[in-house]
Amino acid sequence: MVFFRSVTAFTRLRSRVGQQSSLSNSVRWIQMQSSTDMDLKSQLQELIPEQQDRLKKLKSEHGKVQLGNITVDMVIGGMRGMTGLLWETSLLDPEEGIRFRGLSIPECQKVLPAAQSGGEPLPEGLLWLLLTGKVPSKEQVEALSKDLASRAAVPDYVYNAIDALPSTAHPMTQFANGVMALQVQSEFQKAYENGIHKSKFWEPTYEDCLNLIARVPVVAAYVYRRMYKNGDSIPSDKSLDYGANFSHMLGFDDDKMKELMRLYITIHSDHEGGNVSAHTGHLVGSALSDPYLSFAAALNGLAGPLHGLANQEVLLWIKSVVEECGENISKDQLKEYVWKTLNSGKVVPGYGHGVLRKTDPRYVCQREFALKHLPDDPLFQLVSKLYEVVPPVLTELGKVKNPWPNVDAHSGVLLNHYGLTEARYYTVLFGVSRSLGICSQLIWDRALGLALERPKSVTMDWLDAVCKKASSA
Ligand code: NMX
Ligand code: MLT
Repeated sequence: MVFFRSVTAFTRLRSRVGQQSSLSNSVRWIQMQSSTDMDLKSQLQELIPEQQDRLKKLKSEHGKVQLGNITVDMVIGGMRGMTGLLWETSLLDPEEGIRFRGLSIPECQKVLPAAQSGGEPLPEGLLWLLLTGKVPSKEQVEALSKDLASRAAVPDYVYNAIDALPSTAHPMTQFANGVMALQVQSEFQKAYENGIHKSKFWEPTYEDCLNLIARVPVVAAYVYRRMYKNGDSIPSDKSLDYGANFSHMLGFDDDKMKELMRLYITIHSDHEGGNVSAHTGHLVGSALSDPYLSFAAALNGLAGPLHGLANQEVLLWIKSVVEECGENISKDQLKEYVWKTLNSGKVVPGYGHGVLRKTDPRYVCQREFALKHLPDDPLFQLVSKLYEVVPPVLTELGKVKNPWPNVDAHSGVLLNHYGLTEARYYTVLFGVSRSLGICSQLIWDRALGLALERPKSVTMDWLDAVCKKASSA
């Protein structure tokens, strides 16, 4: 296997895929693929020893290098800015946004295989990239697509577990319950009980993760049809790719909705390791809980309104604006509505971020999708108006570190346009997508033998004592 770790190599890739625009200098792991390397697992088998050695070397040669100081603010402020996690699949720059294995979203849109020329990336390609650091060929993506389709059977007891809940239960509760029921089939748990050697942990983890990624759209679609379509489930169509099949099982066969779903799953998949869902998945997995247990825990974090549930909150909030003021609301009226929201002690959903300090590139690419496919949609126009009105108001508030929109500010109006109008369901879509990122990292967690997560906590007494000592020194 030959790896190219230079800009030159990436330039070569660029010309191979016929791209014109400037691509990232930070890309490291790009490999010129031969179309015979179809098996994702054997690719990982080759990569893992190399990465294990790399980590071992980092530890032995640089283990004591300091990465920053921990302040009291960080300890009481949700660990903001504290570097404390290894997360290989993506990295977030506050100004620029997310890069998946070194590739920005526009770069992924250019180089990852699409269902049709110039279309949105196939999520299977993104999964391949997250796992291997390499841009897959169309053939590799097709092979992975088929592999996932062959793993997608969901046992009846999973549906029964969901059916045990009232159909009014929040969709995230039903979804997480379904994922917990999938755990019964965990290969990792079985292997662990049978005494598997730790050097092999990654293999049943890989099987669980691929099975989980394959099955979550089926479970998610079941929840949707149960709640909103009288339980009239639609069987999967194995001839379709992952995103298109999910859209199909939900009941949306419009080609543009399928494109939207591919984009949606791609961009929501991963956002480095510190966000609540990814961090939770990693933390729970660090106890050697299997991928189903880890991912179900992650979903419960995603279900919070400051995290993934914000996409539901955004559409409900936008609809409340329309209900109160109509679709053609003026910017002044909108400003007043934003202030009313803030003055009632609520946040403006879809704005702000724990790390980002600019408009989220995931917002930008959804805006571009809307400009291309639904420029006249009244709710899209309202979202555009909000982009002008909200940031100055949040800036005026004086305490918000990032007044710009995040991913959730845009996704709802796109789904709503194509008929997926049930806002309470939106976080489930986010969850399906996030399985790609969290599971990819879980495989690497086990392959690299990453440690049990156990940070130190302190009390206010402890902080008082340390601060007193510091100020008298
Ligand atoms: N509307 C009103 N107030 C806000 C907002 C907002 N959109 N964003 C931040 N603030 C407030 C925040 O509540 C805090 O107030 P206080 O000191 O009274 O507690 C203050 O500004 C400082 O917060 P920041 O340091 O700017 O933000 P932080 O890192 O603590 O929180 C979020 C980040 C994302 C939780 C926050 O911006 C927020 O609540 N946004 C709205 C909810 C949202 O869109 N969440 C989705 C995030 C993306 N995702 O999918 O997970
Ligand atoms: C995410 O996608 O996880 C959110 O943007 C939140 C975060 O990164 O903290």
